[in-house]
Amino acid sequence: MRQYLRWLALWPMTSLLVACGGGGAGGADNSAYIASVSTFGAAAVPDLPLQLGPLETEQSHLASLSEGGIHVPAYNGYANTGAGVGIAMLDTSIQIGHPDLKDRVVAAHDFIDYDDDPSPPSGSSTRWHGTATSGVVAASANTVGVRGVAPLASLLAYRVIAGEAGESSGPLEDALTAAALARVHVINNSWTHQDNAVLTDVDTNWRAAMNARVGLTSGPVVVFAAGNGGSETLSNYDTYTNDYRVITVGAAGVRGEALSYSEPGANVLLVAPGSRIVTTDLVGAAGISATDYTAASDGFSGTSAAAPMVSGVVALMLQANPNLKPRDVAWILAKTAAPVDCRFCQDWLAPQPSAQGFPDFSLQYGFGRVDASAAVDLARTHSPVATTRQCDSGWKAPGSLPQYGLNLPDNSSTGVSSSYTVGACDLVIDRVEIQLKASPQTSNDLANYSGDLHVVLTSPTGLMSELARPHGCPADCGDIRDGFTFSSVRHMGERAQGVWTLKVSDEKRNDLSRFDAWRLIIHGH
Ligand SMILES: [Ca+2]
Ligand SMILES: [Ca+2]
Ligand SMILES: [Ca+2]
Repeated sequence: MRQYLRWLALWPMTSLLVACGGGGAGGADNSAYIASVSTFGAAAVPDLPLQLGPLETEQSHLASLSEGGIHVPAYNGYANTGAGVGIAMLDTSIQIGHPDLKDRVVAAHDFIDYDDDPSPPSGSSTRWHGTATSGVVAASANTVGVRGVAPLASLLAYRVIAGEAGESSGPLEDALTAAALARVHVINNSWTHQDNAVLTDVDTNWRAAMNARVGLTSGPVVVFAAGNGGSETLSNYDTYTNDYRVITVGAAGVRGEALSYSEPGANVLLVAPGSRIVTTDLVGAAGISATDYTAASDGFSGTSAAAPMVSGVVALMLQANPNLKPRDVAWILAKTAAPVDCRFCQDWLAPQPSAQGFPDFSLQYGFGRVDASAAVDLARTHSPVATTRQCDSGWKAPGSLPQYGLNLPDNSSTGVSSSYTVGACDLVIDRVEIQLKASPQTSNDLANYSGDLHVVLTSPTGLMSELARPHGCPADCGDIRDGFTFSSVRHMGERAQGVWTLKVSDEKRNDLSRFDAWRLIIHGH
């Protein structure tokens, strides 16, 4: 399936050019490549001690929390380097010959042009995104340039995202499948579909590949950028970041403050620095900078920069404790996250208390800012969480039978609430999926009714997940008569037992809406 996907850097979006993708010389599709994939071979490690590059002192994101960084642990021999860990970068073009990436890349494929070279064409000025994200994860511990968070990790460089406006992305399910067959430990995704706040499931092929290849107890840890659309386009409107297996990462500023462009959402697990990150750039004049690296003055910004920082931290955690499963990783990242300065956040984004043992949660930054040293320390001593289980409410109607849905008062916060009691199926919550079906009251108005809805889930102990807010869309906010699936990490650590309530209200005039049904699926242990 060809579709338009968006990489998530903030600059230089004004200089995008239109180009055509697809139809390369390597073949007619990716099937031959996928058939050839076997377990990745880890990159060779250099002799100790590891070398320092001259620009590492300018990589403030590696510094302590008080300096606005993620507190990467010091090398300890080969420890805290990501050695042996494989990370697939599903991204735009990646310059695999870059002096700070060439020793890290152990496999490469171009899923758009069907060949094995994901590099940008020489002289390209704009196709720098995948080179920047790759350096954040794993730029080499050598004598040149910068270092990554996990500088001895192995990279699989997969070009699958359009690098230019108007260019078609490749089949994501192919790249996801290849990464899983290569048995990588982490898949980094610094992209989304258009940040347009439309409630629609955009990619059933991707979901099918996730279902086939990625689980909570096996398979790679899948990390996604939250998106750069700000509070008008919550990450809870996005198919990918709503997947219950995904770790969604927002961006924080250079002083650890919340950033307004970073999309809030109940599915945001945590944030990482996303402002002016010093990383690898296209060699020479091409790219963001005139040199081979971005500088603090012209650095790499966006949730695109934040996500690979967390992917690098996950690599360090998995090196420290190879027995961690995706759920353990999410649990540790949440528990060890550090507070974010939310003084300038809007009121509805203020931090709120969480379940016992977890930091306060804000839709703006999740459980907080990633703390690499604390996450690695806890990873070493963490006992795997118990076998995953689910509580599933099945579809519930807000009205009593035979009435199915209930009309919502228009332009009112009164709304309609529906409750479900979790009884015997008790567990400790990892995360929650909420499916919602809502309709327009009149059949001739399918365009914007879903943008009128305010949707809030309240747990038995009173913790709230705000899942959708009244918002506008360029054309169509999405038809959710057949359902839309939100997810929330906000209830992590709570017990499932008790009364859950979903309140839906229509808080904009004109379009008239109806709350038809909902379903609660609690993942826990
Ligand atoms: Ca280096
Ligand atoms: Ca450059
Ligand atoms: Ca309305």
